[in-house]
Amino acid sequence: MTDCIFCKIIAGEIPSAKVFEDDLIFVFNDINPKAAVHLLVIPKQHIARLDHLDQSHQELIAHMFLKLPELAQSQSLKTGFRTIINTGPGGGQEVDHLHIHLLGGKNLPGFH
Ligand code: DGP
Repeated sequence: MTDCIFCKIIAGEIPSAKVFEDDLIFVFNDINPKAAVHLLVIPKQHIARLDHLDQSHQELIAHMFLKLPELAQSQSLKTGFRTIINTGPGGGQEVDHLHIHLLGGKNLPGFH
């Protein structure tokens, strides 16, 4: 999508601090970190939000989730980490390109 910020980051049109990239996903530091480590894990394919997924995305989603512990380990998040997916305006989603927040770096308070 031409007017999507995250698509532009994937294309290198907007600079970012890249942490990891492969054929399916792109991982970079959040511009407004809420923890010592705050990564965004995004699919290269433009999917606006979690509730736009369908069966055709199974392999991609499995790949994104299975990459999370590996990314946490690469960031030395030895005691654990938090993952968040905001969906839609009611869920606080600001950027309409599916993304998983990966946060950690010190003990985060419980989220209830
Ligand atoms: P959400 O509220 O779940 O849609 O989170 C969007 C996140 O994207 C937010 O934490 C800030 C981050 N973000 C927005 N624009 C940019 C950008 O241009 N670069 C980077 N690195 N992060 C961005």
